[in-house]
Amino acid sequence: MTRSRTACYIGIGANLGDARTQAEAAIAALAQLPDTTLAAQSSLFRTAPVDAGGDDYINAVARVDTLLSAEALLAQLQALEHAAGRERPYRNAPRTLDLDLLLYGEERVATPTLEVPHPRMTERAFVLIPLLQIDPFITIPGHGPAHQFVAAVSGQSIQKL
Ligand code: A4P
Ligand code: MG
Repeated sequence: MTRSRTACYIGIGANLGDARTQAEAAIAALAQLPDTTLAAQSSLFRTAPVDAGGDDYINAVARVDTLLSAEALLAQLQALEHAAGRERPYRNAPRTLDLDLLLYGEERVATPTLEVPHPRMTERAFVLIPLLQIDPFITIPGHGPAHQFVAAVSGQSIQKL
């Protein structure tokens, strides 16, 4: 039996070290994941930290089409974070690379290690703006069309590079 691929959206963030290079390298690495193709990538955006300190972030969103399960994809993302030297000294600490699984097809997942859709994605311009650049009509399971959340985050600073 042939399994069909699932369209997934990955949030990419970095604000420690050469953030721009790390974000670009992360997108290239997503294209190399097993049983996965890179289907789309947003522009890079410079964003002010939200609920966090440190330098401005570089953020982007990529779409991958994958045969991997959500859990297997998360494990691959964490391996890429680790390879980029990610450390976790405290909550929302500056990071060399953060890869969040925003959406896994239409699925909703709630386990101790994985929550999809990403629980804070509707509150964040650094997720919504790049996501809508890739797919202006994207719907967030359980929430509805993503574009309806943009007005509420208009105070968050985000600049396309
Ligand atoms: N986890 C659960 N669900 C998911 C998911 N959908 N994707 C678990 C990825 N991980 C998920 O993540 C902690 C645990 O969440 C993981 O072990 C995984 O099992 P983490 O990457 O260690 O920590 P984190 O990135 O600090 O957590 P999280 O929840 O991604 O943080 P937030 O809330 O996304 O905030 N401001 C700007 N401008 N740009 C940013 O990118 N990022 C944050 C991080 C804060 N402010 C920011 C940015
Ligand atoms: Mg994360």
